[in-house]
Amino acid sequence: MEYYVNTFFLLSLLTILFLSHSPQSAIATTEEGNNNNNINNKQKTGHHRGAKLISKVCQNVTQKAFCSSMLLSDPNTHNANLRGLGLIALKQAATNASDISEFIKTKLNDPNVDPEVQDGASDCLEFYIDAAEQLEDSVSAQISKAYKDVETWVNVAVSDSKSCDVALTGYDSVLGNKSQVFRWLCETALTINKMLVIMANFLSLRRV
Ligand SMILES: *[C@@H]1O[C@H](CO)[C@@H](O)[C@H](O)[C@H]1NC(C)=O
Ligand SMILES: *[C@@H]1O[C@H](CO)[C@@H](O)[C@H](O)[C@H]1NC(C)=O
Ligand SMILES: CC(=O)N[C@H]1CO[C@H](CO)[C@@H](O)[C@@H]1O
Repeated sequence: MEYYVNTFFLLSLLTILFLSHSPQSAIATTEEGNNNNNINNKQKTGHHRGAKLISKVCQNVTQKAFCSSMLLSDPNTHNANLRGLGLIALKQAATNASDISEFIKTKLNDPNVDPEVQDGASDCLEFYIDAAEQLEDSVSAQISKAYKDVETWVNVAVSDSKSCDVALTGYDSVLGNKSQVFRWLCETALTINKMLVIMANFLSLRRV
């Protein structure tokens, strides 16, 4: 069973590999007949490749629609390869951790917020500041292909976020769905990182 799952997964990755490395023109040719407007055609082609890669990636996360809409919201993903997509996912998670930190600061500065909530929120602030740092370090690690570090540090960011939830137990409305949504962003980044590891292993085997 395991064998079949892995074979299927590897085949998916080979498709991703092909999409990541195939020259733009190879895809453009297949669409040429449909569209005579050259500029329009180029944009469509870039979007085509990115969108295919994104749908492959998002097939493997729990929140598929959210994953796609977040990745597609950055125009740089439209022509990105898997590593580029991974960087964007990490940056989106890092940005969100900083945004959540800023949001928590507004609660800490609000005299109408209950002192008990303030205690939890001040723990949360530390957790999300750490999460943002872990994710920013992960961006550098991904650039130097230190995928193991990326995995470790993104998982620390996820734990930070869960610790914040615990610190605010009973006061769920303070952050609403922000923690959960943040962890979905991390899940996308982790999924792409996993695929990058498998791809790197595959490429190194082929070179032996
Ligand atoms: C990110 O963080 C902010 C926190 O203020 C939040 O409002 C926003 O909806 C979050 N989610 C995404 C996907 O950016
Ligand atoms: C999170 O909650 C906000 C409002 O509280 C809502 O607008 C947003 O769509 C929610 N995000 C997700 C991904 O469910
Ligand atoms: C959410 C999801 O579908 N995860 C799967 C991603 O791929 C790995 C490897 O095949 C599976 O083990 C996961 O269950």
